[in-house]
Amino acid sequence: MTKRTIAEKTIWEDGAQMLRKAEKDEVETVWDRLDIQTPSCTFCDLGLSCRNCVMGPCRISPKGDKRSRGVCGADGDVIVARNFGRFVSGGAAAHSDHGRDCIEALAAIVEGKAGDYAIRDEGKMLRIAAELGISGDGRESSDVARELVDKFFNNYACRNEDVSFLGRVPEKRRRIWDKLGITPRGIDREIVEMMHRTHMGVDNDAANTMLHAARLCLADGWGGSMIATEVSDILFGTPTPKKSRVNLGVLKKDDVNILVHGHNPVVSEKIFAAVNDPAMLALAQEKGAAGINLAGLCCTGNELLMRQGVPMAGNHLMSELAIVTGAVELIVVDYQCIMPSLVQVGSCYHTKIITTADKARFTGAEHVAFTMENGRQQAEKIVRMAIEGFAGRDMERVEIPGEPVEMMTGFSNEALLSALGGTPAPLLEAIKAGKIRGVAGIVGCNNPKLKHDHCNVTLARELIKKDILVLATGCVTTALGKAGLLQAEAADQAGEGLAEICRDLGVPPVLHVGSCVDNSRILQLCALLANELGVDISDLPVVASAPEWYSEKAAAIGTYAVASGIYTHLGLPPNILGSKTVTELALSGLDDLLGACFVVEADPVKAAELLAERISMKRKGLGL
Ligand code: XCC
Ligand code: SF4
Repeated sequence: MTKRTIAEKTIWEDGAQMLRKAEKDEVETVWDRLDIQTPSCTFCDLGLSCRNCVMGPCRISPKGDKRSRGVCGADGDVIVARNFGRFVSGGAAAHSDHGRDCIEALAAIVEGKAGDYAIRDEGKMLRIAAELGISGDGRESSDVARELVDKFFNNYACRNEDVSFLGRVPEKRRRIWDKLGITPRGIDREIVEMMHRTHMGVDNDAANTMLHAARLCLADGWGGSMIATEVSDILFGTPTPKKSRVNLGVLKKDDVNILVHGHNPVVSEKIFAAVNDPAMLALAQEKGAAGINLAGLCCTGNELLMRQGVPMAGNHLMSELAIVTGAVELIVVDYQCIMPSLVQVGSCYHTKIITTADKARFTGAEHVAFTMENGRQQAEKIVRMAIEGFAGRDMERVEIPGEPVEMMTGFSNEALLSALGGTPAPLLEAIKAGKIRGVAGIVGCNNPKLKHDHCNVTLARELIKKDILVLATGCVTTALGKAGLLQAEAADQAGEGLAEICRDLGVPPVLHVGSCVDNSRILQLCALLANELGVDISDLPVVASAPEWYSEKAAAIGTYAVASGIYTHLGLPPNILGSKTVTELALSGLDDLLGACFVVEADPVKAAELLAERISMKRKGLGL
């Protein structure tokens, strides 16, 4: 067991203050459990353990001694590739099932079974329908929406029908995928096929399995995730630039504090509506609170931040610490990245954890099942529970750290293009002129193995210094927001060229483009720029990074980024190092096949140099 000090755990003052309080209050956190779990199993770390059948479990010795094959005869390469394949399947499934839930929400609206949910951006619905070949001429918009719903559902099916948004992919990229046989077919089909391939005795060629991993991740990026993004915009509005605030200081001492956590805006948007109901406010005041304060965690927080400007309390590693403030009445969750420990941490205070999705229940939490029909009522019920909970708060145990930091958000591609005057041309001009040397998407999570947000923030600072525009999503957003990088004033920290552009447009050098499924916005933007220039995405001076990633979903995102032609940095490796074949493929072989590969670098300053080098190389290739 290794024990980390608070200074080793986080760069943040709000985090450190709550870690001290957690110690005092004897609350166990994710870092304590990591200490207990350390060191982890070397075989699992290297990807060399297999539990795919009960002839095993098997472990392959990394030392190359006689334990070189599992009972069935699978070698280390096959086992590592199979494990990676199943790992990213989990991630792609999560994003894509979330996407499907969004389609079901749209379907319920079309069928008149959706309570007070409505299509909030009809213009976008009609635009997307037209893009996918659905005519709107002389038709009721509900008819068009119905056909769009069918089209989206078919994206998941098993017929050899293309994933709809592949129409956005540059020709050259499509040819590469076709040649390698990795053009994704139905979303579910690719995920199921990976489960099939990785059963004992099916796909026993590591490279072949890895190529299918690329294919199923493409089905996530250009399929499930992109559908989740576009349908969420249709349902709840396409984000536009707005201001908000971030860090634990957004909690209010005198208010009922409610946090939303998870990913799908279908629940959190209704909580937002209920919180803003005057009747709820009156009730809260009756119970002695000054008001009701709603704030976000993780990606459902990002969704509300982008569309409604709801402030962000914290990212992944702040979710337990938010409860430690003693000021949170209730956390309402949907699914993904919600640490099961929230129930235990909540029980140390008065904080209720409310689950809403039947597929995501937590023992010890209270379940308020959300459907499209009862969304509004359930949201009101939950807000009432929070208000009732206010009386149970022990004011002596309340400690809300610091002052919130201002930030800008809401940069959907639509908003970005409209800020540029309707076309990507000014962005391309700035890139050609070298004022913006390139673009980097910094995405993903926190991981307690790494000092909280250190790599996320340092990498962003280093990149903007080098005139590289940063696009942020997911839990990175909160990190960069807390660091002040999502403010227009942060232009002062950027290189001269980028600073000039930011000042002209009044935007920060780091643009918040959304949640994790919204990485699809970055894909779409890349495709747009590549198509405008008549090149492939891999020709663009564009890179990506997930400095502190932890999840299966993040691995799927990294994989579809690479398969889409985007050179991608990871701050720590996936569990593949036990196979030389798979590791070499990921770190270089894919570059020959796909025009992009992974790079693993723990030091964010060095990582920034590597990413900048790649951008310089791509600029040269374009004759810039
Ligand atoms: Fe989860 Fe999306 Fe990672 Fe954050 S960034 S820890 S995946 S909430 Ni997606
Ligand atoms: Fe062992 Fe092969 Fe079974 Fe995996 S599939 S547990 S390597 S026998």
